[in-house]
Amino acid sequence: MILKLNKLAIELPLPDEPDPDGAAAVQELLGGRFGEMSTFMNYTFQSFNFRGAEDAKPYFDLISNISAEEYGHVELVSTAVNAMLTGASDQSEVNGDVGTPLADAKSARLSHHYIVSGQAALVANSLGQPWQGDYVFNSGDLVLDLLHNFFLECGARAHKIRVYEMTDHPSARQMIGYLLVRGGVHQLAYAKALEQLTGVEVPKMLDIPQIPNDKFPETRQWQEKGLHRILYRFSPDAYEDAGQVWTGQHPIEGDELEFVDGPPEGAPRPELPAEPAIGVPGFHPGEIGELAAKLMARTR
Ligand code: MN3
Repeated sequence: MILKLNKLAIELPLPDEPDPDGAAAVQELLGGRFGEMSTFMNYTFQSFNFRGAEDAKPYFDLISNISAEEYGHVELVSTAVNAMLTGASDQSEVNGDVGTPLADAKSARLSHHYIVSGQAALVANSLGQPWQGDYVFNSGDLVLDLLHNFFLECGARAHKIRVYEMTDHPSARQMIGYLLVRGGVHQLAYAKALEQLTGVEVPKMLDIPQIPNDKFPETRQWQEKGLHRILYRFSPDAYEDAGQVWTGQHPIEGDELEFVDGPPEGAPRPELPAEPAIGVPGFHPGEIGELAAKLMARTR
């Protein structure tokens, strides 16, 4: 089972300016082959399907903890997409007859953002193609699955870097800076697990791609807080043996790796405003709020 916290991994800015085409590019980091839906679902199903977990507990615990963190990454990228689409339709056309508040959406990279969703994240890649279950690789062979996970994190890192190079929207940059650091932890965690199991010094392959995190200014605040050397335990009473894998020194930064009890502190989720031009969350502004207020007055 999973416990859901109404928090975002980090604080995300909600800027005045939308960036719909940037949001389309960011979709790759959500629903692409190497996006957060893929890391989340790969590690989740690998944990569900893990046979002989008792005897391989540190590795079962490692995959389980990381799978839970990935849920929050899916949430963070989705929120960045939503932030980038906030204000992307023409609010000046809300009152009076229905006009063409979505005229600009005709030439947007992803018209599904406006037609299918309410200016919101899609479970799809940057071309609008849906995320697919066959992005999950789970052979059942632990070494092969860990090797795949290492590869998946390397591909994810490459895509984050390229999307970073496409948009300087503050919501995207803040999200990518954080996820480069956290993805680096997961990349190293799988590399260390492979090293323990096979003797091959996989951590020596890092960084892939070969551009260090500190070349991205938005990673520095998280590196300074030590987030590149912390693995989180996402359970109050289980998965404690992941710390047997996550031990020793960081191969690049040199400092001591740390297994922290509990999830990151998190931050409030930004208040995403209504988008009246497309009837989100309703066509009559305030109406749902009034109904909800009546309900809450009744039950309190
Ligand atoms: Mn991730």
